[in-house]
Amino acid sequence: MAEFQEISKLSALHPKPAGLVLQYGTSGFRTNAKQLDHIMFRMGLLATVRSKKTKATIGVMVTASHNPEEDNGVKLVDPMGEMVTQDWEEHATQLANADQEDLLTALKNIIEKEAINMSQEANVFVGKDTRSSSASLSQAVLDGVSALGGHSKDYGLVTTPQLHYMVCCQNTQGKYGEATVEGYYTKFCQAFIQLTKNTSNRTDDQKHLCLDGANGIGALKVREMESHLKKELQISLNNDGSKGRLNHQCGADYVKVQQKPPTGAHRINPGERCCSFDGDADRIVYYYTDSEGTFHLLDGDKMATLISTFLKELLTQAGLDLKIAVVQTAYANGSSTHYLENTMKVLVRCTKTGVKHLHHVAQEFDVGVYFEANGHGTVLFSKAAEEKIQQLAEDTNVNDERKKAALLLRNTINVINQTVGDAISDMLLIEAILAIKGMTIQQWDTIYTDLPNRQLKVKVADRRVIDTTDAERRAVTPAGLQEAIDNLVKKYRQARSFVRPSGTEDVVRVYAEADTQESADALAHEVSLAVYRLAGGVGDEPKPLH
Ligand code: G16
Repeated sequence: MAEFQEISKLSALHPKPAGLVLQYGTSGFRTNAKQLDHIMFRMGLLATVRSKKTKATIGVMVTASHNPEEDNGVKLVDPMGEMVTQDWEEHATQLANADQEDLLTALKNIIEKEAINMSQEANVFVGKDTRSSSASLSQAVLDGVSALGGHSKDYGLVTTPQLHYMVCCQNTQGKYGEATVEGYYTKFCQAFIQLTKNTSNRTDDQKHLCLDGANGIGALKVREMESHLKKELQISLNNDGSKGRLNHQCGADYVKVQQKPPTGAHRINPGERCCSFDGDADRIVYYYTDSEGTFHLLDGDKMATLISTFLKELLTQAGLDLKIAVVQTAYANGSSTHYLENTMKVLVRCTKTGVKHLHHVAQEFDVGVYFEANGHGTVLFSKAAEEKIQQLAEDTNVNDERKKAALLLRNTINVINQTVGDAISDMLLIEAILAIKGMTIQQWDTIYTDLPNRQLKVKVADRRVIDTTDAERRAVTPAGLQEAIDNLVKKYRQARSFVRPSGTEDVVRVYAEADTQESADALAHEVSLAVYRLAGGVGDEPKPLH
C-alpha cells in the first residue's frame, strides 16, 4: 500500500533511540521531551488507525501536565471525549517500543488484529500545552497522521479538557456544543451565569477569586474566557506564564503535595478564596489561609463532597429517584470517605489511580461524582438521568420547588465538562455552588476535618518491582513490603499507608495518614525507608521530615 511506503520514509525522520522502552502510563506516555519525537509520530499513526476503527474523530494532546517543564507526554482521546480504552493502550505500547525496522510490522499487526478497513476516512484533532517542546512534538503527531493519509485539525494551544470537549462535540454533531474554543467558553460560561443569576445577594467579595495558573495553558485560557463571565466571576490571575516556570513551586500538584500556597502569587489575605490549576488545566485545588496564617487545603475529596451534597439535595427537592455515587482512589482522605458513607449516606467506590478508572466506574450510576484527591475529577450523568431532569424542567404541572430544583440541575449539567476532569469547568461549578448556597470557603472547609496526611516519593532502580492489588491499597511485591507497612501502620492511631509505582514519573509514591501531622510524617518516612530497602532504592536513604 502506498501509505506504508510513506510511513517508512517519514518514520526515518522520527527515529526511535535504540534500546528505549516506554510504557503507556497513568494517562499516556510521559518522560523527558528529548525522548519523545518518535512516540509522537507513532501516536499520530495510532490515532489515525483508531479513527478508522471507530469511524470517528480521535484526539491527541501533547502535554506532560503536572510534570516539570523539561518533560512532555501524550494523551489519547477516544470518540466521546474519554481516555482511550485499555486494549488500545497496549497497542500504543507495542507501537511505541517497536524497533525502527519493525515499525511497519507492528502497525500491520494492529491493523490486522482490529480488522481495520484502511480505506475508511480518518480524522484526528491535535492540541498542545505551553511547553517549549510541544510545538515540534505536536508537529510529529501531525506528520504521523498525514503519513497514513488521515485528516487532522491542529487546535494549537488548548487545555487538555478543551481538546476532550472538541472531540466529543465533533462526534456528537454539535449536540454537546460547538467544537471551537469559543463554543467551549459560551457553553460553560452561559451555564455559570444561569446558575448564579438568582443569587443577587452575592457581594463583590464573593465574586472574587484568586487563581494560580501554574504558568501554564490554563492561565492563557482563563484570560481568553474572562469576557464571557460578564464580571459574575472576577479572577485575579497569578502565575500567568509571563515570568515564572511551568509548575515550578506553583500549580495544583505543588499545592496539594506540599500543603502550602504557591509562590509567585500575591500576598493572600486571610480568608481569601484561592485555587490552583495544574499544567494542562485538568486538575484544580482550592485553599485559603486563616487569620492565624494557617493554610487550609480543599482538595478533590472536599470538592466531591460539596458537589455530591449539592446534587443530592437538588435530586431530593426535585423528587427524582436517581442513584448517586462518589468514586475515589486510595488517596482519598479517610475522613472524606467516612463522611460520605456515614453522614451523607452516599455510596462510595474506590478504584486504581487514573481518571480513566474512575470515569468507567462513575458511568455505572445515574449520577457519578468522581474525584481524585489531587483535584482531578468531574460528574457524569446517565442519559436516562439527563432525560428525567430535562422532562421535569419542562413540565408545567409541577410545584415551584421541584421545578426550581430541576432547572438548577439542568444548568448544573451544562456547567460540567462530562468528558474528563476539567479545572475551568470544575472552578465554575464550585463557584456556582458556593454562590447558590451562600457559603464561604471556611464554611465549606468545616464539612469535615481531613486526617493529617503526607505524600512522599522514593527513587528506586525499577519501580515495576512494586505490584499492587485491592485498588492499589496493598503491595503484592516485593516480598515483605506489605508486611513491613502493616507493622508500621500498627504503631500509629487512625493510621493508613500504601505505596504504588507512579504512572507519570519515575518514582514510587508513598501515602500515609494518621491522627496527627507528626505521626503522618513519621509513618510516611518509615514506609519510604521500607520501600528504599526492599524495592531497590537508589541515591541517599530517605531522611526524616523533621
Ligand atoms: C495524571 C492522571 C491522574 C493521576 C496523576 C498522577 O494526571 O490523569 O489521574 O492522578 O497523573 O498519577 P501517578 O500517581 O500515576 O503519577 P495529570 O494531571 O498529571 O495528567
